[in-house]
Amino acid sequence: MSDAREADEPRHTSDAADSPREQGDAAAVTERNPDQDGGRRKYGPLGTVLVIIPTYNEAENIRPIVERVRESVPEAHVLVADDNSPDGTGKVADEIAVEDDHVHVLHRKGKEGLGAAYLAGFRWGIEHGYGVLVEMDADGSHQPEELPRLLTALKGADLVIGSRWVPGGRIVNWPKRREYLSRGASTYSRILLDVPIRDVTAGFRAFRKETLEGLGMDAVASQGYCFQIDMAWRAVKAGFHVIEVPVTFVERERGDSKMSRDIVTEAFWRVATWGVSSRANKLLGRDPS
Ligand SMILES: Nc1nc2c(ncn2[C@@H]2O[C@H](COP(=O)(O)OP(=O)(O)OP(=O)(O)O)[C@@H](O)[C@H]2O)c(=O)[nH]1
Ligand SMILES: [Mg+2]
Repeated sequence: MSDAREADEPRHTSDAADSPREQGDAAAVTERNPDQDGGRRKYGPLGTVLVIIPTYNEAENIRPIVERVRESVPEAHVLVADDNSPDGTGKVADEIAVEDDHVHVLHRKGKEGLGAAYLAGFRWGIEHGYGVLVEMDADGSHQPEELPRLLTALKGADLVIGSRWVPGGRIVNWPKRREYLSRGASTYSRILLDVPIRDVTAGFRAFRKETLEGLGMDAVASQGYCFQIDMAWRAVKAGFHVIEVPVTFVERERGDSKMSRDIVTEAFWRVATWGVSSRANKLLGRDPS
C-alpha cells in the first residue's frame, strides 16, 4: 500500500452552484432537518475525496479506470479494494500505486463480496482522514467523467446517487433482462421499504464521511445489490438528505460480471424481511430503526 495522504493535500473544489437544485440536473429525494439555517440546511466543506474501487478479476479494467478517475478529478485519491483476485488485479494496482501517490491498494485475503470490500474501504478512508467516500465499479459502467457532477451535488447533500432511473439517466448496451431486473429490484425495494429513491441498487455513489458514520454501517451484513439497498435505506431512515443525479450507465466491455442468482435471491429475501419487520414495528408503535 502506498503511503497515506498528507493532511494538507488539496481538497475537491468546484465552481459550480452550491445547490444541485440550482443546476437543474438532480432530483432531491429526501430531506433532513436538524441543522437548518433559515429553512436551508448548512453543509460543511467536502474534504478530500477517496474513490473506492472494489475489484475481483478486473486486471484488464483497473488501469484504464484509475487513469480516467485521475484525469476527471485530479485532486481525488483512489483506493483499490482487491479480494486477492486470481488474475493478478492486485499486482497491477500495486504497480499503479508505485507510479502515482494518489493511488492506494487495500489487499484483502479472499473473495468476500462487494459489500465487505466497500465497508473495509470506507473504514480505511475514514481512518485516513478523507471527507468524501465514493463507490465506483472497475468495469467502466460508472463513468469517472460524471463524478464531478456527483461531487458538486454532494455540496448540498449527505449522499448522492448516480441514477439510471431519474429523468436524464441512461443505460448503454444493457440487455433488456438486466434492465428489467434492475428496475424491478428498485421498485420492489421502494414499495416494501418506503424508500423514495428511483435507483436504489445503484453502485455509483458519493457519501460524506459523516453520513457513513451516522448510518450504522457496522451493522451492515448484506452484499451485492442488497448492500446498496441496505445503505440507501439506512441513510433515509437516519434522515439524511439523499439526491439522485442522472448518469449514463455503460455495460462492461471486458471481464466477467460477478452478478449471480445468489445475489438476487439475497436481496429478495432480505428486503422482504426488512419490509415486513419495519411495517410490524410501525403498527406496534416501536422505534422503526
Ligand atoms: N473486492 C471485491 N470486489 C468485487 C466482488 N464482487 C464484485 N466486485 C467488484 O464490484 C464491482 C461490480 O461488480 P460487477 O461484476 O460489475 O457487478 P455488477 O456491476 O453488479 O454486474 P454487471 O452489471 O453484470 O457488471 C466490480 O468492480 C467488481 O470487480 C468481491 O467479492 N470482492
Ligand atoms: Mg458491473
